[in-house]
Amino acid sequence: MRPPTQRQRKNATDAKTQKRENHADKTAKNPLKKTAKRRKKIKNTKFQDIIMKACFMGLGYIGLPTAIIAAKHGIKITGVDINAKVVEKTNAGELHIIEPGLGDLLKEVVASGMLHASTTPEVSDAYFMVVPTPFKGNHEPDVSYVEAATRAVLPLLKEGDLYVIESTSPVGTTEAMAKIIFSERPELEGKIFIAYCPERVLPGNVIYELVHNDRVIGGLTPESTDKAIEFYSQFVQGTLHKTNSRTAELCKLTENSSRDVQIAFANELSLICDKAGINVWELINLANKHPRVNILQPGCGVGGHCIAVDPYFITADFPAESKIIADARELNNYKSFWCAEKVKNTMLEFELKNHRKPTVAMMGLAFKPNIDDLRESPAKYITTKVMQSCNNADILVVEPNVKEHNVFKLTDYREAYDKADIVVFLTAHTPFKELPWRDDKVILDFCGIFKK
Ligand code: SAJ
Repeated sequence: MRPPTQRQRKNATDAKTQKRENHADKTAKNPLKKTAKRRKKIKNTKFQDIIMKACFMGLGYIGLPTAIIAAKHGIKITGVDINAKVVEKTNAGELHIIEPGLGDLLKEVVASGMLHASTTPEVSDAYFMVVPTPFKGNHEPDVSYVEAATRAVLPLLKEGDLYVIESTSPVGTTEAMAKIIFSERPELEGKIFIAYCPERVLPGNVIYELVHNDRVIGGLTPESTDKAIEFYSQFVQGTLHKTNSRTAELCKLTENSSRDVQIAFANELSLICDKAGINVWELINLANKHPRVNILQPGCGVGGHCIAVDPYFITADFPAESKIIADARELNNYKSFWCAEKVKNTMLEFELKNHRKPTVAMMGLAFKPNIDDLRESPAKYITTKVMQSCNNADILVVEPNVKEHNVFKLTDYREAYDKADIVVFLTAHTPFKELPWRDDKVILDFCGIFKK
């Protein structure tokens, strides 16, 4: 992922994120300095046994950065991943994910011996489950990776240890994992600390947010909450809010569902405006002049593996109660389908009018601006749909943040813009905003590049 530039920050739609990112800029020079001080304070005063050895199960987009930051703060880390290549790369000090600034930190903590990776867990004082929780068919949450990671650390657990789930999980997962632990190791009941602590970081700004964001920590008991707080205090400067595990689990799902619902509102407005012949960008801009209105931006759908997934963890368990959450999810999915249909219809109209097939530029494949992450990307879905339905048309696929793709042949964005009869803006990458408006082209601007 690319670091957000000043200009992207200016264009950010979420005022809260904007504020944080600006603050990040100011403190970017040394975001870890304050925590070092704080940790020293903790060591000297409040806590008796600071956790010195921790095992992170999962070295993905969250597990790896958290493990690196913890290692940087003096906690000896074993990073565990089932993927041997990830382990090998990590031990070589090479980052297997894209995150600004993290590569240097990884090199540092590997060189100092504070972090090493392995395919199996090692005896530690604390264990963190940071593995994926996808959904199965029919949008049922799949916690099998959390369970597998839990079973892997089970034999290593000893009295006084801390076990934490960070993976986004349905309500009751922490209790369910505790049940598994105590059914296998009944002698540990009441002797280990179990908590849930969801991550909240935004890709591209992870180092800053891992340290500065507030966190919600829910233990199975108040003692477990305190023990988890003791761990996170070692590197988190944000406030650590105490609660129970079920509230913490639902809190994570609520945060992402809230964003999904708000984006759905913007997407619904875009459908209404399309029919009414009103510019949705102007409309939202004007409505947001009201002091208590803050509408997000419409797009070609909601992507990524968080916002487009987590709401299902609520709707699967509470179908009768989660009407708005379910409708929002459906609407955001529908918006991608609607965009694909709009492109296809525009191509047909062009062909009828000009008696030839159009050249079409599909601008952007990533799931959001200025990143190279194509997972669960609505832009990729739309591009695929359009390509499948228009065999002979010349479709130019553009993604400036990716060098090569194994399915799509990528074209330079300027060349594609120049050649195309129909230009479809799918992802609001910053370089696209430098392109001049062209009256000689049909432009479908789904993500507000020109806001026309
Ligand atoms: N989007 C819009 N309109 C907007 C804002 C976003 O259509 O106004 C779209 C994006 O284009 C993208 C999708 O929503 O397709 C999700 O992007 P995002 O920036 O809203 O969120 P993520 O998935 O990158 O990260 C979210 C964050 N959660 C919240 O903002 C509540 C992050 O803090 C979480 O840590 C992350 O999910 C996660 O891991 O759960």
